[in-house]
Amino acid sequence: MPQITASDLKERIEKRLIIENGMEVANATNKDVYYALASIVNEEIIPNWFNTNQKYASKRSKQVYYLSMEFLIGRLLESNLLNYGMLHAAKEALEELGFHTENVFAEERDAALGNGGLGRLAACFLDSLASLYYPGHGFGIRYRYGLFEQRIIHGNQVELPDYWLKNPYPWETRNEEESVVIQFQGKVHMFKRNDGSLEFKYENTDKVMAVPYDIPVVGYKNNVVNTLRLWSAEPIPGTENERMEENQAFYHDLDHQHSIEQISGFLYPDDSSYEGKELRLKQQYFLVSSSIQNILKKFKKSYHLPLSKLPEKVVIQINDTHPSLAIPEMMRILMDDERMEWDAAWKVTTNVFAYTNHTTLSEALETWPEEMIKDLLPRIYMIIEEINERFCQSIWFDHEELRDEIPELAIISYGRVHMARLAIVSSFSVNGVARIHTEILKKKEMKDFYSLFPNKFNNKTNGITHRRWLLQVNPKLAEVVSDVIGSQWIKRPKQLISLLKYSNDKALLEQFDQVKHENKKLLANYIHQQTGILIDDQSIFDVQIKRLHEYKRQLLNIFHVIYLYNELKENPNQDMTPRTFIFGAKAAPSYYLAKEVIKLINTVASIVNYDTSIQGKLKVIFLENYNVSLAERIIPAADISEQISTASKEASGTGNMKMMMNGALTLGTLDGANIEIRDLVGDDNIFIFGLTADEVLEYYQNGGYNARDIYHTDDRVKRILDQLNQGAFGVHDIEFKDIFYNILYHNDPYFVLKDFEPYLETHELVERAYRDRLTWMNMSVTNIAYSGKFSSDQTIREYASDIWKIKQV
Ligand code: DL6
Repeated sequence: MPQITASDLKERIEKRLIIENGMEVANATNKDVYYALASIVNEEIIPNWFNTNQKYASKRSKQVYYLSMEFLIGRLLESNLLNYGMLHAAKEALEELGFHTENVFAEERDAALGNGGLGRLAACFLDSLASLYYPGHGFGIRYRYGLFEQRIIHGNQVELPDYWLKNPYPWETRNEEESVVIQFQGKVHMFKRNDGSLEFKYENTDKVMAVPYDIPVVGYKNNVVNTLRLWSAEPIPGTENERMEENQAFYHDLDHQHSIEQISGFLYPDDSSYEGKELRLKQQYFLVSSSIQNILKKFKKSYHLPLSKLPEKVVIQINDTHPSLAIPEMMRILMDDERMEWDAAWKVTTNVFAYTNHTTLSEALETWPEEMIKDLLPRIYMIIEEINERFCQSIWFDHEELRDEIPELAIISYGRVHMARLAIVSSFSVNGVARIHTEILKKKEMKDFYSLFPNKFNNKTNGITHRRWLLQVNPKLAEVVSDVIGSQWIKRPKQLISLLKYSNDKALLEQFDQVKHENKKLLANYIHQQTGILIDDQSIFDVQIKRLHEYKRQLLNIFHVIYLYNELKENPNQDMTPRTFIFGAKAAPSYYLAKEVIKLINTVASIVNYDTSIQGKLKVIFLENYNVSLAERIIPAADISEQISTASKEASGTGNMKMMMNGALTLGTLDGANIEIRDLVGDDNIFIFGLTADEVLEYYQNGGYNARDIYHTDDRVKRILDQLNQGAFGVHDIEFKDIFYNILYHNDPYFVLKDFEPYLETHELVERAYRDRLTWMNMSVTNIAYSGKFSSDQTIREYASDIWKIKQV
């Protein structure tokens, strides 16, 4: 990889500004400089992109394709510079040219093509695949509107469209010649060919063109550039004009064009439950049909092998069930276009697909009305019906013990098509994303499937790329780490473990403490700029950043804040380490209770932050529009990482890993990957509280617990709930009666009251521990040391060797 110096870069930026914009640097804006720098980076990347593709083709290597409705990639300029080894030089060049690096990077809009953990995981996986020399690519949708932009107005979440493509996106290349046609609706006719085989012809289908836009995925200093291919929906060229010439209704055609473009119009902003929206089903089929057509075309062109050999060269990971229509689509193409028999096509298909489950929440397990699939995708429906028929027969004949369970196992049941069942039956691997999650799938949620296919089930604990989430976002910490243990950890993150040797070195701990404090000051400044609120950079930065869901229990967090405030009001002089509670969260626009919690947090903030009687001991900050870039600012400054989901509900979590890697201590329940963090760092280096998953599941089985008992016996709880009910938190008499009713009359479905006391007690331990700076920093460094285990490099290695069977090229 050629070494590019700051002065080279400076010169190239100046030249580019003159050639492209006809301007001198003195007149250039941040945006001009951003585009100039991005195009220089592209110039470096593109030859390697070409070479990587050539190499994969010449080696005829097996490839993995990661199909996902979401890729939450955030900004790319900084991470491309980092992975290309140009970040230092670029920062220097920009400063010398008189620009603030941060302002130039901020010109790029976040590509928010995902809701949360699932989409960000996909982005981390792409980074690790490229950095580890694996031939692996992503397929997704180029939504014109990403996840909505959140504004907080009078405490309420308001959603604005995120038109992230308003300005040209420098990282994408439109590859029109690789476009494919997708067909919806219409009629299917069946014929017998002369040889007796069946032929299916489609008539009157609605045709849409899928045009790929490719984004380079740059490996870390290794010249590898893989591809993220995002599909955009467009009318088939010419067809709209023809219709107009044929004098069909003009407005009807505009509507038609609009309805086609809507397919890649916007990302669905809901990550927990999917309403049966036809447009979303269309999006899913659009993604999978274009991707499968593309994969097969490439296979035929590059390998010159019969399609029966597909599993030797191709593996397709489906990221949750959203892309699971890829399975019947593969069957359709193999049978209808390639004339394979059912059994041969089934053998290929079931050896190509692997499925990752990301949730046990029943409302998030997708099902579709049978009629909707039948109408929108008639041939696909026929294939699903056949898969279902054969599967049910196999249970009936081979598993008598499960005969009664057939309605709970069938892919089509009670008028709905169950996508997780389709994915399990048709994939060769089914994985959960953390140990406990996989165990819950095996023992509870998918128990019968596990008994049918024990060998398919496996665990792959999630991971995060340490390049972005430590090296890039926390350069000061990265530098101290490298000074202490050398820089090998960047290539081999598990070597962070060497930090343990120094975890009692006082001088070093003080250095770590100083880095954390500097990061806190930066965040405090940002908060001041954004909100006008001054926070104490010596206070404990207690952070909860994630989607807003009842099960993630931001409510428990804010109840604790209210409790602290009540205590302080009664005794303003009490000896308490000042605390700053920082929240970032978007709620799905239709999720009423989640939006009420956002309003509550903001309402409490507006009271607490301006109450001088509590002497600045408590601050509550809700940062609006939580996204990847905001996470990058907050995480390096966190002291406490709140991971307080109701045990059994959070499949894994990845924010927990990011904060751990930046030296925050986890305050959490025994849920998701928190358990694996605890197992590594030990009980002394984490704050665990609350019900276990087994206890929660047992309560559910027995109809829950009685929340009112706690309300009537715990004065602290009663006071908080009464304050909500009676409008004590109402600036303008706003009440939070629905939260009150949900807890007391729907019996606190997420055990907020049940876990309240242990949560409070654990917070007291946190406060006490924080006072002893050296012990705290020792805990913090211990967490950093073990965090290498959660690098997505480790996760990807496991996928590659256990599931995908692919080799580094
Ligand atoms: O696996 C990535 C991420 C996990 O870390 C979270 O625990 C989990 O909640 C999230 N799941 C989803 C659900 N989407 N669906 N279906 O985003 O996945």
